[in-house]
Amino acid sequence: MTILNNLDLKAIKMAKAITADAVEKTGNGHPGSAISIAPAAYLLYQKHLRSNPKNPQWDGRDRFILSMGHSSLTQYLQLYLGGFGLELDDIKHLRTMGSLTPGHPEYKHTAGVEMTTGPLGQGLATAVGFAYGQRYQRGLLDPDTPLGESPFDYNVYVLTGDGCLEEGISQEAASLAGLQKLGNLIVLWDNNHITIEDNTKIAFTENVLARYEADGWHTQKVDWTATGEYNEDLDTLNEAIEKAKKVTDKPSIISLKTLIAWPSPTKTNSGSSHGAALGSDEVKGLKVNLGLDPNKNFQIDEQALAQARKLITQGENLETQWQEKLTTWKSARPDKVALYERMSKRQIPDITNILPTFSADENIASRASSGKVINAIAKIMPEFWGGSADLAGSNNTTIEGAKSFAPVENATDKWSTSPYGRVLHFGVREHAMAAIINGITLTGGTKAFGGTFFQFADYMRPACRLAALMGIPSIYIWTHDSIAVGEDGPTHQPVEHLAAMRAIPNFNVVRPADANEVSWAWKGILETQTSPSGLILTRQTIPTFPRDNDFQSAKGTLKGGYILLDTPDEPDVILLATGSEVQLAIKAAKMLGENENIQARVVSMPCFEWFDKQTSEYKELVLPSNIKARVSVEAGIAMPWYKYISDKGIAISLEHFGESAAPDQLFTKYGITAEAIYSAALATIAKNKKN
Ligand SMILES: Cc1ncc(C[n+]2csc(CCOP(=O)(O)OP(=O)(O)O)c2C)c(N)n1
Ligand SMILES: [Mg+2]
Repeated sequence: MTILNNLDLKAIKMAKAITADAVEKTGNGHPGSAISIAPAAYLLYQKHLRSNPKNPQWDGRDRFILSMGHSSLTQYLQLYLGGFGLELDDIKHLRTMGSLTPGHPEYKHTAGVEMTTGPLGQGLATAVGFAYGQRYQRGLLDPDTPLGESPFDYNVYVLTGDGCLEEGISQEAASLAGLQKLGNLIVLWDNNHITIEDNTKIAFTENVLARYEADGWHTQKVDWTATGEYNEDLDTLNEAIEKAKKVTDKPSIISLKTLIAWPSPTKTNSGSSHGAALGSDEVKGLKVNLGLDPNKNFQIDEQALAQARKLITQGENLETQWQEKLTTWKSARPDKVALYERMSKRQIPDITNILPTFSADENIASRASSGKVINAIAKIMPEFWGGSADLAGSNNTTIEGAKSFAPVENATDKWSTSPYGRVLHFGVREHAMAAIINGITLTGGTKAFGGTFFQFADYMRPACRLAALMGIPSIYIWTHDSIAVGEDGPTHQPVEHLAAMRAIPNFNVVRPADANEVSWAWKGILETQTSPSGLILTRQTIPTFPRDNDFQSAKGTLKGGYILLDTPDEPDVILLATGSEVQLAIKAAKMLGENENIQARVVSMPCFEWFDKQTSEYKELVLPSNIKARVSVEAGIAMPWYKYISDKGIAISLEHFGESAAPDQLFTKYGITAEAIYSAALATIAKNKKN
């Protein structure tokens, strides 16, 4: 072994034994692959990953993503050995309440963790987004510097297991990564042929590397099982990683054939080591095989630890050198410094003055007004970019006049391309799109959005949930938001989707009612720092409200819910609605006034989550608690509305799938009409009088 010395090898043995000890102490966890992949992880962290343990958020660092999140000990041990802030005591508290070492690595929780992983496949797909984000940022700041020499160049390393490669999302993302020639993406596959149900022969037999080659990846094989005796040959692995780093026009995957849990005496190469404590005899046997004292737990060799912690000085030096590079860049490109600082701090400029305003005679689908707002923002925010999963024309997500993000040779009659282009084309790959948007959001400070039909939010949901869990401001654009899709029929008509997305904690569902609400919604979304947002937009034309004396300012959108149309006196009834149904509520309110002398307040509720965060005074102002006569109106299931209307109110909703027909016919047939709201208002008023 030349790449690592004897102390390094001791550190690896410690990592293996401590991994087994930690799972044993807690009584549960995933020791198997964390034991067998520890040497590779050590090699990556110590010899390749450019990081500064004392400043893990340093902009110039390489990114490391543990896609096989169940193997969290893999990362925790390296963060401990490398001196990133975890100590042995943290490892001892694995998976216990309040510890820095939860079951799966969590973003913003443990220093050095770039993203939350655990749902298999997400890490690998998100890593592709990291590489997208790096490339776009480089293009904004330093496109002309040769590859590898810019302060904005870094590598993205991924450690993946079999499970991630079985998941569909990783294939979607791999296909895009190959097309994009993401040369700074290096994936190490712990090819141990074991998942929970043991040997993968039962469920995973394709030639994975051939698949990746077909996707345009650079592939390599390292096999530690090749000779009769298992050999953790780190020199060969090191050479493969070096080679992968030199391939700058293709993403790389290295298949590393390992035996799970090696060298535990009876559980090596067995699914039984994947997700349960090995048992004390087995752990003792493991230690004997490692040449360690079988009777000592959490053994530390101080010299080996000191060797590993040399990473701290090394990291400080790396960052110092990088800072010098950055300073040189800053003096060469003073025009770009402000943009860099803004991205680095994840700030956005004030966009209030450039937000388009729409006049009342301009009736326009909210997807179309959103397209206008996107283009207005794009003019002052070069770091704002995005696209669609093959529905650009329908989603209105294209930044006009901008090049598409793709290699020059991928240009088509319709799209001109540049590796630093601004318009994203995900193909029909919604799940990878959502993960890639997350990756872009996590790295580099650019702001990206991705669009599709709202119906297909279902195809994105796991990544959207992960964004919410991580508390990152990913932006998803969902158009064609209701049965108003019409003739395409029930497969394309969202019904439960608003409720389903609202059900995700820390996820903002924003459904503006007209073009001016769309403008403010975009401002609210861009200024959100710790939650993802879904912007829900209509396919069909909707009116732009006059915003005169009667209609209050669309700025109320920022509060999530506001009085759009009020009554001279205390209202008899409150009509709450979102999006395209707000116009029906307004119509009903007018009819109630004219025919019944009933005063109906109309509250537009573009974002429940924003509204719920307002002061209780404000909420009381909009929805006075003494007015229980309320009607909610939304072309979707009523479930989320009851917290606002209670059992005293009535929901105008859609509780079943739609059908293929003209939109107006559907709204009439399903009773989502001004007349239905009118009747419901009378009914709720009567109901509350009786009470
Ligand atoms: C999307 C998803 N489905 C299922 C699981 C449950 N799960 C956790 S690990 C695992 C098997 C993973 O196998 P592999 O990646 O080969 O890991 P190894 O057993 O080699 O550690 C499964 C099914 C999950 N975490 N995420
Ligand atoms: Mg495996």
